[in-house]
Amino acid sequence: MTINKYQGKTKEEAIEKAKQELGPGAVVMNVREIKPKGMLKVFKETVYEVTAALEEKEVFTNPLSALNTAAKMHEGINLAADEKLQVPKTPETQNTAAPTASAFRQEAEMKSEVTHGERRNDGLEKRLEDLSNMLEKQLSVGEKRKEEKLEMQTASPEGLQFVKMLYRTLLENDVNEKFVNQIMDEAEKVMHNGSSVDYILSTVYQKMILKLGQPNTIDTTGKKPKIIFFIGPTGVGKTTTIAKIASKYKVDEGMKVAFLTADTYRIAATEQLRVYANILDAPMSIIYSAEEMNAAIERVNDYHLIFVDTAGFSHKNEAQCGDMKKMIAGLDEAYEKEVYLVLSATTKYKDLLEIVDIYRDIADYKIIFTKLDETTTFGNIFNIKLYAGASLSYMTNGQNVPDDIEEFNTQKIVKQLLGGR
Ligand SMILES: Nc1nc2c(ncn2[C@@H]2O[C@H](COP(=O)(O)OP(=O)(O)O)[C@@H](O)[C@H]2O)c(=O)[nH]1
Ligand SMILES: [Mg+2]
Repeated sequence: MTINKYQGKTKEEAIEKAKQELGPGAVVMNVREIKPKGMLKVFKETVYEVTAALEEKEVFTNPLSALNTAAKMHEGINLAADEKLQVPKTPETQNTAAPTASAFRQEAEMKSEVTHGERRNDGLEKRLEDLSNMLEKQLSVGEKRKEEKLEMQTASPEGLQFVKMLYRTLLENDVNEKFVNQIMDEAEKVMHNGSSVDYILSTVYQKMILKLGQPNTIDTTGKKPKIIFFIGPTGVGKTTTIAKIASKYKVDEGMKVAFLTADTYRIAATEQLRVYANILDAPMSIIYSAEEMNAAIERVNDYHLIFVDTAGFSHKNEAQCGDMKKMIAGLDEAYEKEVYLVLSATTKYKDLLEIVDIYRDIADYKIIFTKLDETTTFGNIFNIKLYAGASLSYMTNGQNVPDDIEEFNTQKIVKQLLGGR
């Protein structure tokens, strides 16, 4: 893995620099705002520092040592055992000398414990808040680590204890066991004898961020108009999300937006979109076929963004599924399109798997997760991203239009999955 820091006047500028150097596969690990300090601070500007990484294929120069990792740390974890797990002390108060096992236990006892029904853990939260410092440390020792990486051994007792705790936290947050094992397998390859708790945490954090990948939102740099389809089951928040996104582009960026709706199954559905169209003073058309869609687009072809709302349907309804596929495939080739699959974070894992499969047949999509405010466990977001292999784009966390939406915040979600707030 290559990891580096990039600065810019804005977050976007710093990310752009990272992409230029590392390529389009670069993933943002952390964003830090550096406020100017000192007497001359009024003359200086705030800069943004982005830590970005690129995952390379892991190359083992010594195949034998790679084989030795078969002695996996997490294989010894018995989750049936009702054992209490504790987090080691936070970095500020930790002794610089390596703590002995008993000193470690004493310290740990002072910290809160992860017991059933009580997921919050101050030690872990503090550590997660300090992740940027941790990443920094890792950057400075990066070269040394590269050599050590090849000697893959099991971790120290406190490391093992900590890995167990992370393992359990991820499961409690509904990350699928298969993926938890995958993360731990990968993390183990770079852990070594005596890996510090910080090192383990930041390694697991980085692995997870890389798996979620860099979010991918609407690309407004192409030619206009850009046609943006929103598909997904009923009631997940397609229409509301369209209103939020359209409003941002219209109000914040001054773009011209228009609406089409193919959700003609319910009168109330077209009325709902019409209300938002009126507020934004944007044209709206109701369409029943691909021909009508192309004709309606033609009428607003000097607009930047055209949002197409669609009807949700049961993923078992093949006729409706076919209609939707025809509609999207029938878009005039002259137009550029993006398709977003809208999913609710509250939907059951099994149903999400089916939905993702059915809609994959309709078009290539990016994923929007809604209703993050209605659940406390975000594991499904992680599971579905890995299962679908599609990019994440936006996340929404409430009914307020236009405020309750943001670009998918990978760092925030991973921190929460690891037990942070
Ligand atoms: N709590 C919460 N409710 C949401 C969110 N997004 C949409 N909703 C609500 O979910 C319901 C269905 O939304 P709607 O946009 O009509 O869904 P659609 O059928 O997919 O178009 C409405 O009551 C919305 O206000 C969200 O992020 N959080
Ligand atoms: Mg709708």
